[in-house]
Amino acid sequence: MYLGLDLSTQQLKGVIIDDNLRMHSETSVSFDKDLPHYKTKKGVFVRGKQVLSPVAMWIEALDLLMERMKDDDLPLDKIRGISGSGQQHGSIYWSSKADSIFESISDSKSLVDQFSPDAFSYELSPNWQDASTQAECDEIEASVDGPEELARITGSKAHHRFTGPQIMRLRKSAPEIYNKTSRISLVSSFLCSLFLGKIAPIDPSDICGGNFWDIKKETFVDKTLDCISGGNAAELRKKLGDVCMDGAAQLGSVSSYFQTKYGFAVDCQVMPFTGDNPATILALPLLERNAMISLGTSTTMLLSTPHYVTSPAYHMFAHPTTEGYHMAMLCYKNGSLAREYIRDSINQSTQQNNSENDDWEPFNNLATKAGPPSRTHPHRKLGFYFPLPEIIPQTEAGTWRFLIDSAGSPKLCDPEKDHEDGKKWNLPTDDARAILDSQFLDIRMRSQAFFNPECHDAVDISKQPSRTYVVGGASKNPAIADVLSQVLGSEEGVFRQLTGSSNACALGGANKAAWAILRKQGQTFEQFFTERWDESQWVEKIRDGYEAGTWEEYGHMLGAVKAAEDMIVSGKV
Ligand code: ADP
Ligand code: XUL
Repeated sequence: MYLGLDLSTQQLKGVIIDDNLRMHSETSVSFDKDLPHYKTKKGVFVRGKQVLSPVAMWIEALDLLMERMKDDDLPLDKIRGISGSGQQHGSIYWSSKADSIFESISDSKSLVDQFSPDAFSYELSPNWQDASTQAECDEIEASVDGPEELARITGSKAHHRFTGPQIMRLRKSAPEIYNKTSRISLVSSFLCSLFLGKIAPIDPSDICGGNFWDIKKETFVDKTLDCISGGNAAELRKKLGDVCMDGAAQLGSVSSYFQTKYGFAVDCQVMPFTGDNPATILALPLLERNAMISLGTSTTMLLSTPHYVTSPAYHMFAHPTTEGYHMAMLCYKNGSLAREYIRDSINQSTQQNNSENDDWEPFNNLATKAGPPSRTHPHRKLGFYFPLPEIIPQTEAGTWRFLIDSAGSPKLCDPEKDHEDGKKWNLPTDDARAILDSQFLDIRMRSQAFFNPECHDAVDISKQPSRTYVVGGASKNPAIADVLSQVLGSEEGVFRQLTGSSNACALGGANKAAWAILRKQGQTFEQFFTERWDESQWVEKIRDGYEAGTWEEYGHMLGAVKAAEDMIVSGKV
């Protein structure tokens, strides 16, 4: 058996799988519900533009998760390997007392009582939803000649949530905390540390979420470290510790605390933990030109590619398991939440249906009835709904609706008012199709380079995924799956994961642990997984993918998406 964990924004999840990578059990702890005394909302505290989580809550959640697994008689004694994931970019600040606390850990007390507060110099961890570090991002980009160059070296331009800008903000705003910090972990390496019984190294993929790692050279970037640390790159490098470049490295046995308290075997090995997105691509054998779209709280698109093609428009990370490969990623903050707002306003406006507020039926009917856009159709529409400041395009919160004219140009539209040529936006009904079209068109626009790096024609049909896998809460919605399939195409179709779809990151961690222990000499993760893969058991085909004509019509909208986003970002709306 193999254990995979995921420390996400709202929950800590644990899955156990067997030698054939079949799901044995899924267990979770919800922070708001199960640990209400921390008073988080959706797992975080929001303080203006800052978003933070209490580290003690995560530690307490780990004992609670383990107790639940033990109470359910799960075979913890049969677990041979543990790996997992954490929300990306979050940082944990250890004090100089951390090492001795690890050494003296006792199973007669809880983890939280032993670690908190003394093991930390800061009791909070900045969360990926944080938007407070624009000044730091500007400085970091300037330190290497701008966003393109930073993306070329580190895989990403500077982002508010990235660990480098977050460390820099903390150093500037609370130097006493930064100075008292002896080590900095990412959420992934922090959770790994608790199992390992000492501070664990960061893995080759999650290290790429900080704006301080040179992906090609596999070293820290001195210029950005210098900028982040205020001139003491060597000291910050020490705080971050070594990076373990082997995703399958056996870091050591699970700590005696877990052996004695929960019955883990003495030789159960702990492997490096990675970010939740890199772990998600390990939930399936994701091959080149396959796309994975996660429709959870946020939306992400993930790809595995040998091409290192960088741009400030998206992210590249080193692959968590497979040398020579990279994980390309698009990450949107406003995924489900924005769709929920529209669903709610539709339900409120159609109370005669007696729709429950969380009923998706009216939203789905409207989205389906509107149908895909066409150049001969007078009402091509785009709508950008960002209840939270958005990552891509990087902008403040807001809502923008556009009507597209026959030449393909977007015109900002004031809803319910007649537009100059008689076109109209009906509120809230037109929002249903508009949000889905616009969300998926943005994914298509930004991901084109990966499917056919040589070709620049937006409507070349070779420029689509070979297949698309959808996971996450909204992937079970048929109307959403329809629009996704129509916009993005996919030669072989759109597939939904059958088991573990809402625990894809934890499952990916468990798969990584199994690969690390069971692989044959030189066997890649993909080879190992494909050997055990029985498609009909793992995924179901939910849509055919490429629809001739429709896909091309969506292609003719891409120019309008780019133009509309440029207007939003530049404020010229
Ligand atoms: P997380 O990213 O927090 O792990 P999940 O993958 O569980 O979240 O997805 C949760 C989201 O899925 C919710 O915000 C909800 O809006 C969305 N969701 C759940 N069921 C549906 C549905 N039938 N249609 C559309 N969205 C749904
Ligand atoms: C990725 C990102 C989010 C978090 C969610 O860059 O910020 O997807 O990893 O947990």
